[in-house]
Amino acid sequence: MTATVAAIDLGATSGRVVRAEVGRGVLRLDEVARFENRPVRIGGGLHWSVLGLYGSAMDGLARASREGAIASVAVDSWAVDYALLRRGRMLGIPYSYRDDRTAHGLELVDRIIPQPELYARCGLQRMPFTTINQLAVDRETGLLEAADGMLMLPDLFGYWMTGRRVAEATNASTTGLMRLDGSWDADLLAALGIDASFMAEVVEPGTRIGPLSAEAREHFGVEGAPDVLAVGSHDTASAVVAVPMEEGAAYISSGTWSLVGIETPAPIATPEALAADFTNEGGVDGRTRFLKNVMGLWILTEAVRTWEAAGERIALPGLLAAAAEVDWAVPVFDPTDAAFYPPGDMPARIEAWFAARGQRAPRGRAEVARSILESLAEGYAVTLRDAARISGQRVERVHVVGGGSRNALLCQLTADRTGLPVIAGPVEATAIGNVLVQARTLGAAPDSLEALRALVRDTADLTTYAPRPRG
Ligand code: ADP
Ligand code: LRH
Repeated sequence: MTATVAAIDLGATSGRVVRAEVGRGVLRLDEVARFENRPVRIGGGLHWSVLGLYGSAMDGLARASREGAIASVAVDSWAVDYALLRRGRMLGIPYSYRDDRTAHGLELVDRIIPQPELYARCGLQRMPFTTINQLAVDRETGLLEAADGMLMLPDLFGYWMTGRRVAEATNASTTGLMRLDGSWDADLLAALGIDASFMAEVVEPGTRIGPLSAEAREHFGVEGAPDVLAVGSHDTASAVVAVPMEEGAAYISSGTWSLVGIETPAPIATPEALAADFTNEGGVDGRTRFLKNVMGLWILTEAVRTWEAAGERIALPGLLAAAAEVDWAVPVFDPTDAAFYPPGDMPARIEAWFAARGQRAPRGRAEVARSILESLAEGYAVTLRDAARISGQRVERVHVVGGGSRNALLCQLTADRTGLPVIAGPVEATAIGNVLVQARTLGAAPDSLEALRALVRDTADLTTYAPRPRG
């Protein structure tokens, strides 16, 4: 038996709708729609166009449904962002995690609970944009007072599609408000002045949220009557489902962000993990994603955007080819520095990073691009060594999935700096993880994550990069 399902996969730069056929030994994906996603600055805030995204996603779903009946659909997106609700209606426009109010949010939360104590409760890397920090700002501005509930963005879409409010577990684990045991942290919520009824019921990936509403079907012209399912609605959780890994492997989910780590059977919120600033995010089937956010290709994208603002079009393949030609040792910076979070002039920030340390900064586009990639690769290497040391797990191979798996230079530098073979692919891991969990729910794919990963291994296009000897 095979199942035909649709994935709505929302990335920070683009969203896509994928139609897939999944069964034992079968995994076929067809991208039926792709649409731009960019935050919009209004009134001093950086916001997501959630209505536009929802409309584009539903149009894509309608297109997918016209090619033949779809049994189910599920949504995943980037983590941490949310909508506030009042009596079931969206209140205000959701903020982007790149809005710079988050730095202040971090200070507000520090006043409520010291980081080591927060870490012991929720086990998350200290990052300005974590939901709890954003909610602390909403509280200060009075917005929270007007709200009686919130939903993470994939749950918001699920609610609009079905009328049912849920909090999918993997994404809820990125809020900083969920305990390591997977329940909402009532004490922390109370400390923020939030009533327990504010949060929706937590559901696991594989839960049926409900049938797609008649409103959605009629307004967007979706044919048939697909069920809306919960999957790993945090995109990274879905991506990790589709990493074709076996024991002894680590992964890098590489796109706008680089999420670098391993899968562990349980959270590791020890003082060593805190010191290395690792996150414990909830994975599918109760696994833990023990990883670190190492900033990602965002730095390169923003650098290109800055250069293009001067009027010249820069093609990524050409820039990467020039960066590969650089045959001297380039200076390396810490890509996880908070200076690189907000949108802006990355080449100037990189220069400032080196200037502040009295070091030579890279010069010219090729060297800057190479420095960004070397710095990311070095960040990955340090992170993977820390992951192995802290967890006691072996790390013998590294899988790279997502758009960054297409960056051959970065994959090679990662192999060189980790000293480990790098296996690149699949590019669309997130959408694959999304459809696999749906198909499993429908009884059309195997039960265990290991068997799902074997299916990816058997069907995906993978490229291996061997580490080069240091010369
Ligand atoms: P997200 O889902 O976070 O928006 P993706 O997984 O789609 O991100 O990855 C996007 C990134 O992948 C781009 O920023 C770019 O750096 C990289 N990428 C995509 N295609 C290529 C390519 N052909 N060559 C090199 N890099 C690529
Ligand atoms: C990747 C991602 C990542 C989070 C970030 C906010 O898209 O979900 O896992 O750290 O966005």
